[in-house]
Amino acid sequence: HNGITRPKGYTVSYHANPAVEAHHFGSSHPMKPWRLVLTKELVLAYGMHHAMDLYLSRAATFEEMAEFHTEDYLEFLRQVIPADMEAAEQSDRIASYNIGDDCPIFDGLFNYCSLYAGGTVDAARKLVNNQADIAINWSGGLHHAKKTEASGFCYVNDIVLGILQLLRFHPRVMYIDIDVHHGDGVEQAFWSTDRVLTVSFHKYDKDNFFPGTGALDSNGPSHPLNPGSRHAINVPLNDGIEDGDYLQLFKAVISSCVETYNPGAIVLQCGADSLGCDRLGCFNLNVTGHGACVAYTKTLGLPMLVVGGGGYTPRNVSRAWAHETSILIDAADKIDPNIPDTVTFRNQFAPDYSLFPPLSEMRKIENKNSKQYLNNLVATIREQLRYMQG
Ligand code: VJV
Ligand code: CA
Ligand code: ZN
Repeated sequence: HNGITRPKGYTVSYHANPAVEAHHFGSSHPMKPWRLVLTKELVLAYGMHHAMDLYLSRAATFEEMAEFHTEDYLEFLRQVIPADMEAAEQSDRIASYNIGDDCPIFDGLFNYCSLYAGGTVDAARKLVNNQADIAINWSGGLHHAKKTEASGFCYVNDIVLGILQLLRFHPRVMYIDIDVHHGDGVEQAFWSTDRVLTVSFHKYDKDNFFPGTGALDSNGPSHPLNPGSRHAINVPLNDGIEDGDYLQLFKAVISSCVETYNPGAIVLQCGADSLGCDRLGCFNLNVTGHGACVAYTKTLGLPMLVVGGGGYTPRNVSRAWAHETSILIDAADKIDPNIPDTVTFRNQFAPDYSLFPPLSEMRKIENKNSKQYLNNLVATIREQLRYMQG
């Protein structure tokens, strides 16, 4: 094959289960688990599987998911069926658990949730047991789910479950979220502890962009007796940000956070809806720009749990996550930018058949982030970190 070998000096584990990919939210729902099929096709066609330990994700157990979620909520997810959407007896619970257009009930819902959550829990355990230095689960990253509520296409918060595993061993864990949406569920779960620092980059428009939280000055409960005070960092952005500015901002914020907080492990949510041309997004990142954030995070040399997240233009999601897999196994320079002939569904990548089509040229959104706005973000966040230190 094409010379992809194991990375020198460290181990990468890859967690997936084809059963996740088979689930459907509904034909016109933007979340398409099928994007994971395309990702897998690219990873295999490039021969990247030779460079990693591959694990078939098992379903997380009810008890594992109950480390964050309530038993009532999990029991509801376990037993609810699509026909219950019409049944009056279920309507109060359906409403209270926020089931609806964004988070529908579909066939195999509990199986879907427990499989993506199991992948992230397994991945975190590989890191804790020193069996891997980097662990990847592209089916995870569902950052909006709350303790007793579904939200924004997310039902079970696998990231929270993964971080809870890492906290058994690491005194401090840093969470980084490059999905175009605010990582509100993870932020809220660790809102009251100083053992997790959450950092989300996102489009912020309180009234017009989901979920409407994540303002620059939203840093955790300000009560002086609350240890979690100031342990949430938010990087609110406007439409149209481009590769160069995003990467510069990412490096400035993340390097300052790591220097101040000194985490023992990093969890990176790689939501691909921050790419240009995303069906729900509004940024102008290219696959290379998105990947450069992953590459920079890797240079920090810390144990790293890497998960997926959003991403609503499946061909571009799979391009980004395949490219990022190649970065994590240190093989980005061995990957042919022309997508191999052997890829099933290769027609999805027409007309360019490139791993790196110029996304931001095709449907460019005006960049509403001035240099002054971005410089102020960095300066304010550095000030917040000084206060966090106490
Ligand atoms: O903006 C919202 C909430 C509404 C109410 C529900 N309607 C359907 C949409 C507006 C206020 N929800 C967002 C949720 C985004 C979740 C992102 C998840 C992630 O990427 O961060 C992590 C995985 C939203 N934006 C767009 C839609 N919902 C949307 C939902 C649909 C749809 C089209 C757009 C649901 C079903 C169908 N079409 C058929
Ligand atoms: Ca984000
Ligand atoms: Zn998103």
